Formats: sequence, structure tokens, C-alpha cells
Amino acid sequence: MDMIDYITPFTSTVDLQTGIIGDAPLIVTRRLSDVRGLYADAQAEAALVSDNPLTYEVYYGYNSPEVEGQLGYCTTIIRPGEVGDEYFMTKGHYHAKADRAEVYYGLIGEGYLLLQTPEGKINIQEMRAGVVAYVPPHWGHRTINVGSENFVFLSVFPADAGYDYKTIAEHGFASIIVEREGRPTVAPNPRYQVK
Ligand code: PAN
Ligand code: ZN
Repeated sequence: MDMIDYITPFTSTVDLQTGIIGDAPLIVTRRLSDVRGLYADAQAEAALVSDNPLTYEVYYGYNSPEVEGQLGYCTTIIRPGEVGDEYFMTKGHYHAKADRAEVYYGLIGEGYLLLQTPEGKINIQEMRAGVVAYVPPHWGHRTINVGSENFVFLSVFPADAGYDYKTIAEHGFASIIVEREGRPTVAPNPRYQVK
């Protein structure tokens, strides 16, 4: 029989006031310059790039081996803010292994989870502290901070899911979330390219 390479069980802690994982082996920081072309209003984006605000950070809890059977987890902290009237958001992706699902758990603030099939069918889920959201296989997904404080959630995903950012970068999501009369509103994305 093959020897199993056991991983030693462990715990780590998410600070519930901030969403920070204190001993995170990897922190990814996204400033506006890292997500160029993401927002629908290119002029507003260009005007803000000199300030280059931090829009979100991802704290990984574990450098999981990227193989079937393993799980990865991380917290995402999205700052409040807008580019034009479009709220700060993540890049969004399909999973490279498209049939991998994921769970999100809301910790702080208010956000929208925007999901899309490759055919452009949209689904939107509202998230806040305590809400568990299920991201089914094959749905592209992006989160958006629609509140006035940080929006923070925990993600748990198959470690071999991977990230397909290219499809979103090239085609976008069919909908955008914008502030209209002080409220988050779903609008058609003028830059959406049907696949
Ligand atoms: C999440 C996301 C995280 C950041 O952990 O990776 O919220 O969003 P982007 O990866 O789109 O920048 C997840 O869905 N992992 O699969
Ligand atoms: Zn994902």
C-alpha cells in the first residue's frame, strides 16, 4: 500500500473585527492599477488611478497543495468606495476547473455576490455577516462592497479549483452594480461582450 503523506491538522484565527488572518502565509493586495479595465466607466477609472486606492485584499489561511481532495480558504476584505458610480469589487473569475464549487461566509459589512453562467445568465445574492452563499460549479463569481464600511467574507474552495480571470477580463459580467439615488442598483454592463 502507498504511504499517505499526512498533513498535520491545525487551526488558524480570523479576526472578526477586521477579517485579517494573523499568520496568513500569503496576502494579495489589489490596488486600482492592478485591476485596470475592470470598471465600466473608463474615464472615472483613469481619473482615480493617480490616487491608486487599495480596493481589496485577500488573506490566505493556508498554502494548500493544489491537488484534488485538498481545500483552500481565505478572507477577502473589500474597501468601501466607487469608481464613477460603480462600487469597489473583486476581479471575478470562473474556476479553471470549472466544475469546482465554493462556499462564502459573510463576516462584516454588506456586499453583493454577482454570479454568471458562461452563457451570460446572471444571479445576484445579497451578503452580510452570518450569510452563507453557495457558489455552484460553472458559475463565474465576483463580490461587490455596496456598504459604507469594509465588506469581509470567508471563502472555502477545492484547492485545485484554480482561477480563470481571462474570460472575465475579456468578456466581463453582463451586469454591474452601481449606486443610484443612494442605493445599490443592478444595471446592464455597457462593456459586456457576449461569448
Ligand atoms: C475567492 C476570491 C477572492 C478575490 O477567494 O479569489 O474573493 O476575488 P478574485 O480572485 O476574483 O480577485 C474565490 O472565489 N476563490 O475561488
Ligand atoms: Zn472562486
